[in-house]
Amino acid sequence: MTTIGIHGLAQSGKSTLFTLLTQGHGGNVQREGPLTLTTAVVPFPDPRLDALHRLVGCKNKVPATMTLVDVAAAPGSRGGGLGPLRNALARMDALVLVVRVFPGEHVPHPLGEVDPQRDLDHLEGELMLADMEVLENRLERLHEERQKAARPRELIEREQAVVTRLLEALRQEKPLRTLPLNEEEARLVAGYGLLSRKPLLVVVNLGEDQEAPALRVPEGARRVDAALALERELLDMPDDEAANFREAYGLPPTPARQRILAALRATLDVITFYTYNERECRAWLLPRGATAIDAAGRIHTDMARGFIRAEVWPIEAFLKAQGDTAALRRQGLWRVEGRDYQVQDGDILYIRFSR
Ligand SMILES: Nc1nc2c(ncn2[C@@H]2O[C@H](COP(=O)(O)OP(=O)(O)O)[C@@H](O)[C@H]2O)c(=O)[nH]1
Ligand SMILES: [Mg+2]
Repeated sequence: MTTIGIHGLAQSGKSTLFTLLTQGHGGNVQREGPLTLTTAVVPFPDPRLDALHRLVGCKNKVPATMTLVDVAAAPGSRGGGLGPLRNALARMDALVLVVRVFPGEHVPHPLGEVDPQRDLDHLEGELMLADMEVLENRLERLHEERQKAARPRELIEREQAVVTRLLEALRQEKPLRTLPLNEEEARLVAGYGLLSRKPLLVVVNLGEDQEAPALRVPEGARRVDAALALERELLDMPDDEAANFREAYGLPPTPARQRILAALRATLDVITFYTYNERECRAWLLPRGATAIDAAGRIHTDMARGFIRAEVWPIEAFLKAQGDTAALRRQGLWRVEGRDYQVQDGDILYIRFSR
């Protein structure tokens, strides 16, 4: 459901990152014109789900997942802009930009010298330019619609107003993710696939022994620094050996895989809710601010259609009380909520619905 595109210049470490996040399980390769898309489903590590599974003893444990796509363009296929790459990136819910810091005579850099700031500015600039093109086309189309009175004039005007505002921001070199939109505006532009509006994580790919450089990261983006190639080598090592290796090489104690997945989760601005029965303990992602009816729909459309109420209790308290729901009731932590209840991170939900 949540799709994340890995983007970056050639030889920056995209495939290395993909391998690290998929733990070398590989992916499904598809060609799309000059693009090669490698796709895999990656579970989010979730200690709370692990604990719930141990406590309740359900048969299966189903973590929340994301779909990861390594988006590689054949050299020379982009013709100065993003070309066909734009449409592929437009389908993603969030983007990861891989930026190369590692040196290397053996690995040529497509722009010559290694210069992460230049690459970062270049990549973000391309996203913004692609958005500008989309918005300018849209503005023209709206103008025609207005002349032909294809739709109610008021609707067209409202869309024109948002598009103009977005264009104005881009002209001031502001990526669209920094621009707050109200619900209606967000809905109007949702179908445009605007690239600089997508949540962004920058992964700075360091070489061995390299310090993290000072970088101006695009506004509204998160950043993780990692020596991807080195971290990938550690994947196949037993834990204690890897820990020694980390210390010897001065790597951060938390593996990059874990740090990057945590940053991705934060970038997506999602919350996790849980369900369980004898058959399975399961974690689900929802956009922050989503309601009980959204959660029900996430599980099953029938559940949203026949929604009656949600029983809700927080997973931390549930784990602490060793699964004693009576104790939670006494503490007022087990609640009955209606369809508009805003689901909180860590809620366990039991949805009552009529079939
Ligand atoms: N020395 C070094 N080489 C790296 C590092 N990360 C990637 N590489 C190498 O750089 C080349 C390009 O990496 P790859 O992940 O295939 O880049 P992609 O073109 O963006 O997918 C490969 O030969 C990698 O082994 C790194 O941190 N240090
Ligand atoms: Mg690659």
